[in-house]
Amino acid sequence: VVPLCQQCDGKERQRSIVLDANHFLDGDAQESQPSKRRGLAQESRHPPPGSSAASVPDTCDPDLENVSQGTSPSPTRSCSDVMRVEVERKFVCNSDVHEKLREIGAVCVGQCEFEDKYFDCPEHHLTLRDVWLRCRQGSWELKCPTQEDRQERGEQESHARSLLTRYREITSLPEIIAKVREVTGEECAGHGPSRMEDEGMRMEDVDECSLRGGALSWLNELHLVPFAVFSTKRCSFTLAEEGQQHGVRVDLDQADFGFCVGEIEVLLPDGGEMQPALEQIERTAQRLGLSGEKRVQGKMDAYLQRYCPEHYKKLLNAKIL
Ligand code: V4E
Repeated sequence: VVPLCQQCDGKERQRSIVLDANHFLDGDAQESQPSKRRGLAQESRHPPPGSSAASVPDTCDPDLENVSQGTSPSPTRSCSDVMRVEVERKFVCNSDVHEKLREIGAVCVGQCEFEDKYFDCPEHHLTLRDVWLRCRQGSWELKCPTQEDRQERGEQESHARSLLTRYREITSLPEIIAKVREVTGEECAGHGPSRMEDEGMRMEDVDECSLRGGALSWLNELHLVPFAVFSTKRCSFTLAEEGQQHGVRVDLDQADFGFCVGEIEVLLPDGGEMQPALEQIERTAQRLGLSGEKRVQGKMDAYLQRYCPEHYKKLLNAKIL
């Protein structure tokens, strides 16, 4: 076993999250809870054992403890908390990644663990429009395509096939609800009893996260039900660059269903200049020795492929994934 963050080795060994070394070898680790996990909306609406409450996060640096315990496990995020654009490139975590990060001067800024619960209506109207609604540690977040992406779609190679992704992130609940209504229009709401009522869904299935957003009002009205739940252990690094105001962030994620992925990301205020961010990510990828033009699966792709094959197939056909 090795600590998730090797920069903590020695210093913080007692408090590090200790993981199986194989988890970072090829991005597709052993299934840790094999039989229980399912597409929640279809088969079991209960989160799998072990994915319920996230544990208190460990950090590399005791001074960072408070940031890691917040609703966002993103210690260095500095853009407006309400609307921002996340530009990101995913990569396969191999066994060299920690060494590489050290060599290029990346600094570990914290480790944390969080649970994500994703929602959609049973017909998948949100995700089929590439809109992702989730509750992370009690906070609602919506990711949706940027204006540029909408324009470029159809003109170029599918956005989903590209290495770099950019999504607008909305974290204000009223704006999230408004956006979900706008996206789903009449499709999700107002067609008889909600799925929750229809299927005798119990309050425990929705949990306190949803209740904070008024589960029986907007979730119920819009027929939104959880379709995926998993937790992630994340180790975050920042990499400063000369002449750049903001560093790049690199996250190494290990999901509890046995899947690992790395992400290089830059956050921009909505409407911020995209090109410098794309170049910064590209330079970081080169410094990390990442090669290949192949798109790398994220946690959600992997989850849906394993546990919600019908939903996954629909998203592949729609070129969302
Ligand atoms: C599946 C998906 C989205 C939901 C998950 O977003 P992601 O950034 O992968 O999750 P995570 O946990 O790293 O969130 P963070 O902490 O960075 O906010 S949002 C967009 N998609 C679709 C998608 C796609 N088409 N292609 C790739 C490479 N990734 C995601």
